[in-house]
Amino acid sequence: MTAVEVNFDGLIGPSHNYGGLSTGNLASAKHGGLISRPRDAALQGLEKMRSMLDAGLVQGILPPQGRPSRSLFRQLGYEPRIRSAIPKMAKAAPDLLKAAYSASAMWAANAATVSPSADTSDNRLHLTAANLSTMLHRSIEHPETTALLRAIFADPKKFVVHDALPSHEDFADEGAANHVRLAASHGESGVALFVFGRDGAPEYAGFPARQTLRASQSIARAHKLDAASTVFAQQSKVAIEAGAFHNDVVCVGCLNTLFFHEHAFEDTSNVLSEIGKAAQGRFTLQPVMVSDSEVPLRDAITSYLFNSQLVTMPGQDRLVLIAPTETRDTPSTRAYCQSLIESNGPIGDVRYVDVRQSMMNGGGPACLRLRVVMTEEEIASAHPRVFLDHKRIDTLQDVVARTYREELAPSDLVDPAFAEECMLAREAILEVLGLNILN
Ligand code: SUG
Repeated sequence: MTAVEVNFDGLIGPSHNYGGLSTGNLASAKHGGLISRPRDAALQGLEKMRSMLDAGLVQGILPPQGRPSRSLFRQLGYEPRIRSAIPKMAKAAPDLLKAAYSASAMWAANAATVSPSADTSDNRLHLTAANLSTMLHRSIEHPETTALLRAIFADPKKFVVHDALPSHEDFADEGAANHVRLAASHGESGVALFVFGRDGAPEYAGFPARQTLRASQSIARAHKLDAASTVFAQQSKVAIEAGAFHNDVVCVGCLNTLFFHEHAFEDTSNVLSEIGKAAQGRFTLQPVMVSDSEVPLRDAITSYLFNSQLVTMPGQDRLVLIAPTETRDTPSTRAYCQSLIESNGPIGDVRYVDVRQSMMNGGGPACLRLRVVMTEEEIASAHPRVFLDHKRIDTLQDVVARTYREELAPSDLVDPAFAEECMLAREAILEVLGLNILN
């Protein structure tokens, strides 16, 4: 079966702001309280999508969620009239208002875990929205994510969209950011590598491990994956403590290539040998391990070298790494990328994209997209308007230029008129995409 990898990027929402909300995410802590630029942020994201389209790839999009989150207001007992509720929440608990306004659903790699139909025993494509239960501002995403995925992947003969796992600390789940699929080609059955940060109770000292083994095991079971083709690996505590709050900050994979930092896993040689066994002769794993002496872990995390998209491109015989400009601007990672291209390994080119507004909250090119390997028939039966062409990108850029603020200060969130603005911007986007998702 032939299939392609579709990247569904999260469109950055009009309330994109620096809330300093994510413990363990160094960029979020560093930039908390700064003035953000929502219009530039969304335009940067759309330009990235355009560059993928120009390279001949299939590009999808997920709209921003409704913010401020009306359901959070409701759940916390505030009156439904947002105009009068906002000042009250702002006074009682300003941190809650930041959570209600967070545009964090832009990081689509955390939206869900996806298993292509080639890997599942019922030959359907499975998706499970991530409960994102570790951070309050992210835990409010999954109901709308589930509704959105059900609207896009609606045909029950081809797709299954599961409910998120229980929102309990034992099942903390952050979606595809901790999952890598390896295969000989996109359309052939592959190996699912699930990376977890903890197996058991959270540790209350140090940075939180956001993915549990139980969550990953449950998803593998629900998605009907072949146990012999599934590997569970522990993320290294050293990486989490250094600020790698998701595995995709230190590791990315595509086809038979796994590109990762020496400190990504607790037990690297065991992980590699398990993947080798799980491949069962279908492919030979090509590990590209970057040592700490080449790129210190600290540089890997600030430059987001591994939070790149690793893709096959028409006309390229080796893989292409789509890295953030911060990787080009960091001496050790720039030198590493140069040597990568010059070597005759599986990665033949590195291209840089500017997603600075997202990077300042800890989200690189790979965080902004959810990979969905799809056959032609699956693409044909999914909601058509979420697949981008140049015209639709132009239209979305116009909407963003017309409806998004240039600058947003933390104090602006208190103004009820801003809530109205966000709602109108989202409505215009949903109209372009032909979607009707309530908040
Ligand atoms: O969950 N940042 C996100 C970044 C997610 C990046 N995703 C992947 N690595 N796949 C997070 O920490 C910051 C929000 C704020 O502070 O305003 C934030 O949620």
